[in-house]
Amino acid sequence: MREGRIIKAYSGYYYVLAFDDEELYETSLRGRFKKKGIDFYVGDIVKFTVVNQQVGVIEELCPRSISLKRPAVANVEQMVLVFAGQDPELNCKLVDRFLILAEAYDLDVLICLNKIDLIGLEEAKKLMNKYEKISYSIVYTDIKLKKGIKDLKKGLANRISVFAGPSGVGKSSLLNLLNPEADLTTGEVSQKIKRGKHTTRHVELIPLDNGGLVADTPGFTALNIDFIAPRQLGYLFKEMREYIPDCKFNNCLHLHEPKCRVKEAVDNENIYESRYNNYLSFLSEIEGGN
Ligand SMILES: Nc1nc2c(ncn2[C@@H]2O[C@H](COP(=O)(O)OP(=O)(O)O)[C@@H](O)[C@H]2O)c(=O)[nH]1
Ligand SMILES: [Mg+2]
Ligand SMILES: [Zn+2]
Repeated sequence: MREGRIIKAYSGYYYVLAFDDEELYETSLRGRFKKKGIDFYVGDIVKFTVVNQQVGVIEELCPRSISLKRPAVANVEQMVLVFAGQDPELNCKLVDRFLILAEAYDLDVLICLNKIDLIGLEEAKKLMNKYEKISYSIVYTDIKLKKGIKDLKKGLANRISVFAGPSGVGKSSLLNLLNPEADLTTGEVSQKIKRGKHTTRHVELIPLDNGGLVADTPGFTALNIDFIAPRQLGYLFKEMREYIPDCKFNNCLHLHEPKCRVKEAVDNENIYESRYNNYLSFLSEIEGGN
């Protein structure tokens, strides 16, 4: 049997990109899948047989890692976190919220700071300095002069990525640049029109020529973090992780407990105070349910 990945689903057909010849096959499901109520998502790896030429039948669903709900994509490996250097202004608390979501889902993270034409590369690097220091991968882009697009594309190679970030930062513009055929509407006005017209449109994975697959619509619109356990939260802050095992109390929440190594690291400036303050704020959000 052949193996491949569903990159598009439409009217009961699943379009499978075969791993061996990298061709696209239009496949349908064996009836037993429908009887059992098994859902197939874009991103799923399947085994299929070819009926003739580019037409096939899906015989088997391979185990998936995670699957996102909105957009419905299985086996996502990376969150591309897009923010703007300006317009809208960078909101680090929102960056940290997305980062802990990515860590909670165990996704790789690529931070993309867009609109650097508005602030310049030097200023952009200053803004992201702390994220660079805690060793997140960062690319700096600008769709006006098309700067950094190669770096972005390189960061998308050989895995499935979903873009995320606040509205107005340039996600659709970047996705359009990566795939000119996608022709996603950008900007405020067109967003409204789009919402009315294409509400039932399905997500697709855009195949790049470097083996990368990118969801054509941004995801992670639900930013609630209340599914995270209070004691798990610290581990989702990458730079806190190494200190936590040495806290005196193994149920330490890094608040006022004695001999808390996290607090010490904040005092010694080994952990950014701004990140720690966001930790405290998220902790009270999780605990207080507000
Ligand atoms: N100056 C500048 N404007 C940009 C850049 N990228 C996107 N924009 C503009 O920002 C607005 C929002 O872009 P859009 O792609 O719709 O953002 P989205 O809401 O994140 O999908 C549009 O008017 C874009 O033309 C950029 O790199 N530089
Ligand atoms: Mg958009
Ligand atoms: Zn502690």
